[in-house]
Amino acid sequence: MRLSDETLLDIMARFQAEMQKGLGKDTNPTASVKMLPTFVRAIPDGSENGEFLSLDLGGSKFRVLKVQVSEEGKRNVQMESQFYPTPNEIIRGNGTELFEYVADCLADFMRTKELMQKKLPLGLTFSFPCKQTKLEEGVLLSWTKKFKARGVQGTDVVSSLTNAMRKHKQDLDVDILALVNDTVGTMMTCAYDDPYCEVGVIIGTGTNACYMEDMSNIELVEGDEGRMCINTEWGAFGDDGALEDIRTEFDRELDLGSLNPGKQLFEKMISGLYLGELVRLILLKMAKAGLLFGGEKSSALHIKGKIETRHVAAMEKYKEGLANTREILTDLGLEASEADCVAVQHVCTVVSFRSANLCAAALAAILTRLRENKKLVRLRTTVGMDGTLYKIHPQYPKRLHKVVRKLVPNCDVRFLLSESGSTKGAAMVTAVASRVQAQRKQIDKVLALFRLTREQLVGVRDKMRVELEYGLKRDTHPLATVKMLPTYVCGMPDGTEKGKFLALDLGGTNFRVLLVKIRSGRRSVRMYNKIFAIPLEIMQGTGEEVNAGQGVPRSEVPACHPIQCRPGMTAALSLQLFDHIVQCIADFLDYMGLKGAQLPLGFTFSFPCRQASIDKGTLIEWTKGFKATDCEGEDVVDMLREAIKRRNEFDLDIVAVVNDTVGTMMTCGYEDRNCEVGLIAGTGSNMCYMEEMRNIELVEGDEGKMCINTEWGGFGDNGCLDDIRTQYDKEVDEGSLNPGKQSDRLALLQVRRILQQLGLDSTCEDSIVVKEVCGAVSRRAAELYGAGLAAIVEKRREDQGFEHLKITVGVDGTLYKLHPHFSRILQETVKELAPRCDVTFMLSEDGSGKGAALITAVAKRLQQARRENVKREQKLRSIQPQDEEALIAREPCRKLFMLKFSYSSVRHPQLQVPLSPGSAGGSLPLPSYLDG
Ligand code: 0WK
Ligand code: 0WK
Ligand code: BGC
Repeated sequence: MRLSDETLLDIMARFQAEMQKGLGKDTNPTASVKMLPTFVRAIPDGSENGEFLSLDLGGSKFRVLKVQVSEEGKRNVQMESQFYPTPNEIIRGNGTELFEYVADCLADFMRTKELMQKKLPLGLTFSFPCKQTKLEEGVLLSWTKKFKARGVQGTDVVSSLTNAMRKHKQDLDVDILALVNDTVGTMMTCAYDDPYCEVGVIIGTGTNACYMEDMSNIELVEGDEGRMCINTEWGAFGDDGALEDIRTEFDRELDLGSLNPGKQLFEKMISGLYLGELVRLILLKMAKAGLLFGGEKSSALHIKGKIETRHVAAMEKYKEGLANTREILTDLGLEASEADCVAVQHVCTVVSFRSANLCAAALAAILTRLRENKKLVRLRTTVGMDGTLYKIHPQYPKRLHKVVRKLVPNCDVRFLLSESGSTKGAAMVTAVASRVQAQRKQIDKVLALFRLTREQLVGVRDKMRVELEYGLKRDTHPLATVKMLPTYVCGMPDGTEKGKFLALDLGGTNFRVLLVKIRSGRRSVRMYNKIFAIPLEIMQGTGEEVNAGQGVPRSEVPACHPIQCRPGMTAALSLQLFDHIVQCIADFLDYMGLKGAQLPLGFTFSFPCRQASIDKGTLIEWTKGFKATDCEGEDVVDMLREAIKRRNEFDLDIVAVVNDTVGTMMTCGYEDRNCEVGLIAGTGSNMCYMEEMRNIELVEGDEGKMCINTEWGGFGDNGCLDDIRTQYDKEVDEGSLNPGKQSDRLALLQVRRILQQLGLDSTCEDSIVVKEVCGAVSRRAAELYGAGLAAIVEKRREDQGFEHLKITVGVDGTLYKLHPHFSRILQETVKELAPRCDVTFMLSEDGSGKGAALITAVAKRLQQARRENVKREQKLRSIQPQDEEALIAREPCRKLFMLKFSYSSVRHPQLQVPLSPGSAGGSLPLPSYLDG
């Protein structure tokens, strides 16, 4: 029974291995040390308060308590308690009767304390191994110590007690909010006074320990954030034979005579229920061997359990130990000589010393794990202690502390005895549980606002459909919130595009200037780009800042060109934005060694623009973070052209202005011909798609298709979504740059605002709540996107009279790209709401800049084709050169431009053969409307 330091270090290492095994998802089922998650994620932080009931079952005494935690924030706890007996017929009888007995005691306590009318939360300290899936639930794995009630193992003890309490429903209105092990209760009790306390140890009738483990190491529970208390159930250490080498014949004999042979083998070498019995078995053997009491063996010495731990403790008392020993042996009917008494004392010491040593070895393993988890060289921590053996045995605490400090010299360990048992701790856990429960209710109430039913999503889809039609129709368009803006892009690239193009990409997270080289035939596109910052003061400038330094009020300074601006002079700020853009182009051309290059440019401008042609776009209103003054209502291409002229350093042919959705659709359309929809889920949100010209009443012509920039960001600005808009949406809108506009803006701002509302400052639980809130908000965002997109693809299917539609959606934007679940939820929602559409989502790898360049390339080529046409026309009619430009600009030409976009879709009216590139210049006569 004497264990050397080496052996103790070895046992310490074995226990560390057992802990690892218990924490592992795959190894836990065969582990003897079960490492049970307790769902207690934090120690008390002093904010706990309220009145609670607490039951303490499983130790040597059964108690019912009322606990009042900290009035007015003062950290104090008032407790009133009542002990109740635990007769064997109850604890070894029928399980239902056991819980009815507990409920009876609780009802008796409530009556005694006149608490019947009160609805109180209850914390149940249940000191047996329970597998928990949440704080208020626990399935008993096996009885230990003196308990062996039938029909309880494998059942949830919380619902068993709740059912038993129903019998007293007129007296008892109690909610069991927490089930905790006594070690956990002990740790929480001590942690209330010492925040360093993160370990709880019971050395009483039974023995066990718990500690705060990192969630990332607990494979049995989802989540990696923060910590959770693990109930080790170290009593079962060795049940798999891991300690056979140190177990003695007395341990085996004791185990065979116990209520649960083969189980709790470590506990049976340590705890108070067994220590006295071990001493008895040893004394009996020594007496049989004639080594004691002259070989005399009293009947009492043969009686199991006759020597109890209190006897052992008494016999080891410093001074009165020997007298106590004599008295106890006499009580056992033994004639003991002085030597016998000393020998008996020695046996007690050996047995209790081994107990303390074994406890110390396992505890040292836990402390080492804590130190390693925290990656500390030296750990300072507190261990909360309780249990009769530890409390009454005169030498035990000292021996335990000494051996622990010897085994883990790099830990500063404070041992804190729990004065009020584990129930105060259980009340703390219940207090946290009721706080979390109250918050949970609040959180659920708030998050429920973000949970959309299928009916609601169908409603959104159908409302979007109505708005789409609204926007397309000439009469209703002016009032439409979904603007359905014609883009003058009438087809997808067909691979014949080629050349070098500049592209600007403004309006997303990054402002980019790109050089795009397109090779026809092999469909290869090479891009070089540079990201430039747009300073906030330019993005949202009002022109005041220009004068800020000079203190001259804006209204008194005459307008002038910014380049010529000198201090004290202001300028139309819009110019600043565009001058900044031109500055970036200049830097880019410089960087690319293209100074003075004359390149066609495609301008991705990701804001709602009313277009009159591919190279004309009037900004309707700023969205997202932009608010530069004097731009809304202006043609952005003109403003850019003027800025280039002002700089007078290079000349660019701005051929096309496109929305980022259109650029994205083009970029993807270059790879996938089915791509007829462009979706942006980024800083902003928008969608475009190819619409039948016959449905676009704002633009002449019924032939072919044209891309419509829906600007669906405005969906709901007319209040049609108010039934699903939450107060948080309204608050974000009021706080936005464009209140009342773009109401379905789906940024995560709501998350921070909700947290402030919930008054949560960041703790581990908070981060879990944060995650949940983010999940709810982004799920709703993805579902709303899905509903909107379902409306579009369904419309496309119906418009083409297809039973089933196969279509590709080109997507871009940080929200879609970065959010872990967004794209999946979006796709699932579209599938759900547009079941007759087979939608492929194609992520735009290259951004919309490439698409803008492709559109520019096509526009450029058609411009070229148109020029050649006119020249041929001239030759045919030998018309004067000076009339050439007039001919080009004349209306029919514009028609020429729109219709001829993708050769594949336009047929020669008479010959019904596609007009192939350059065919315009070919020998085939042009259609009548061309020779208008
Ligand atoms: C007092 C605690 C109780 C725990 C007991 C263990 O309040 O929860 O079970 O200590 O010690 P025992 O009474 O078994 O010696
Ligand atoms: C990348 C595109 C750009 C678009 C952006 C949207 O090239 O045109 O505006 O995606 O995503 P965001 O950057 O706003 O997340
Ligand atoms: C039980 C533990 C309990 C310990 C101390 C053991 O028998 O399995 O759950 O913590 O006794 O009471």
